[in-house]
Amino acid sequence: MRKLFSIMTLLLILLTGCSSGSNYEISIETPPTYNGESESPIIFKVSEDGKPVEGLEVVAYLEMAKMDHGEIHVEFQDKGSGLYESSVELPMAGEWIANIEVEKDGESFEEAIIFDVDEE
Ligand SMILES: [Cu+2]
Repeated sequence: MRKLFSIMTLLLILLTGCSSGSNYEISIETPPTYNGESESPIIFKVSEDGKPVEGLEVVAYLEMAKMDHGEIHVEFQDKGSGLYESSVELPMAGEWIANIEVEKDGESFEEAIIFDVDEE
């Protein structure tokens, strides 16, 4: 049991160690809405130490928090000032999770964000 615990601790250190290369903070600037027929904008903001980060490759996989609608792959465009925009047509309003992958100079960083989608 003690051996298992130390292996788990080691794994945890290794896992957290991997993402220490950058400390991007990602937040949702504009969550998409649901209207049942067309795409709506989705915008994320990326910053590092409080300053906006430009020039990143940003993709996200969207999935519903409590239901299986599969994953929706979204690629974002760099709009400057740390803003990354795309548009998406979601199948439902409610609680969604964005698994975001950010890449710069071959280094990648992942973060999951939960956000609410309102019906228009
Ligand atoms: Cu659903």
